[in-house]
Amino acid sequence: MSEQIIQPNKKKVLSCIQPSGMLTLGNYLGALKNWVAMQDEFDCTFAVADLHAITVRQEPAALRQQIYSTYALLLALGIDPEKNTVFIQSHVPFHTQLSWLLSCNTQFGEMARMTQFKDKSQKHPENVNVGLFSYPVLMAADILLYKPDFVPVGADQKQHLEIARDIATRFNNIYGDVFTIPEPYIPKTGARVMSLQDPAKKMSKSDENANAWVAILDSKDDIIRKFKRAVTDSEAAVRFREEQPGISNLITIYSAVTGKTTEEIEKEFEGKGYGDFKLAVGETVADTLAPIKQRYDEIIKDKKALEQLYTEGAMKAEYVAKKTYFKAMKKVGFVL
Ligand code: ATP
Ligand code: LTN
Repeated sequence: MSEQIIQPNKKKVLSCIQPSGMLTLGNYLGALKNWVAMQDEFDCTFAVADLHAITVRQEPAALRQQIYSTYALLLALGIDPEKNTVFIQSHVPFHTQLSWLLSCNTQFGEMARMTQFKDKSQKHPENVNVGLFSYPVLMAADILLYKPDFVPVGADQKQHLEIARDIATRFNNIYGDVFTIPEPYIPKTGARVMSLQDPAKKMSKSDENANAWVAILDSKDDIIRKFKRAVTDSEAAVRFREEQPGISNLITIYSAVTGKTTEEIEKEFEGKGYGDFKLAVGETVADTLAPIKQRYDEIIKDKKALEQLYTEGAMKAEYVAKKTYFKAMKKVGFVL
C-alpha cells in the first residue's frame, strides 16, 4: 500500500493596497515586503483596492494610471500571479454588494470613532463624503469574502481590522456561521515608517510634501536627496531613542532594509555624524529598490500581458467571493 502523503491545507491570507498615489517605502517595508515573503507559506489573495481610493477625490486619468501602476508594481515586487490571486477590487462586484449587507449590520457609532476617518475628514474638510465614513465596511467586505486566516496590515490599519472582526462576529451570531474571523498579521520590524519631514506622522503617499516620503519608484538621486534632507534631532549621535524620533526613524528604516539590529547599527556608526548615516541609509534604500524599479519598467510596458493577468486574477477571486456572498444573502433571508 502506498504511503499517503498528508498535505496540510495552507492557511489563507488576504490583503489590499490602495492605488491612491505613488507607493512609498512605508508601504513597502510596512506591508508589501511582507506580502512577498508570505506567498510560499500561505494561500494568498492580494488586491488593488481601487474603490477605496475614491473616498478622496481623484483625477480620473491619474486614478486609471495609478491602478495599472499599482498592479504592475505588485508583480515587480515578486508577487507571483500564478501562485496567488492578484486582482483589482472593482472587477469583482461582490465587494460592494457584500458591503451593503454589512453596512446594515454596522453601527453609526462604530464608524464615527475610527481614527482614520477623523484624520482624513480634517485633511479634506471640503469632501467629508459618506464613502469616507463607511470605508471600513467596504474593507470588511474585502476581507470577509475570502475567509482569510490572516490579514497583513501596517499598524495604522489595525483598528479597521478590529471592526471587520466585530462585524463578522456579530453577523455570524445573528445569522449563523458565514465568515471566518481573521487575525491581524503585523510585521515586527519596519512596521511603521515615519515621514522624513515630520517624524511624528507616518510616511504617507498622500502627503503633499514630496520630501516627506520616498516612492518605491523614485530615482537613486531623488532617494539620496530626500534622505539627506530628512529632519533629524539635536543630538548628533546615531542612537535609537524615543525622544529622538527623526534619527530613530532612519535607524528603523536602515534596520528593515539591511536586517541589522539597532545595536549593530549604533555600533557601525559610532563616532560618525548624521551626514554619513543619512547617506548610508539613502544609498542602501536606493540599491534595494533599484531592481524593483527595473522590473516595473519592463512590466508596465506590456499593457496586454498586464490585462490578461488582472482578468485572470479577477476570475479566480470572483469564484471564491461569489460563494461567500450568496451564502450571506441566503442567511439574511433573500430569495436566491
Ligand atoms: P494614504 O496616504 O492614501 O492614506 P498610505 O500611504 O497610508 O495611504 P495605504 O494604501 O493606506 O497607504 O496603505 C497600504 C499599506 O501600507 C497598509 O497596510 C498600511 O498599513 C501600510 N503602510 C502605509 N504607510 C505606512 C507606513 N508609513 N509605515 C508602515 N506601513 C505603512
Ligand atoms: N484600507 C487599507 C487598504 C485596504 C485593505 C483592505 C487592507 C482595503 N481593503 C482589506 C487589508 C484588507 C489601507 O488604506 N491601507
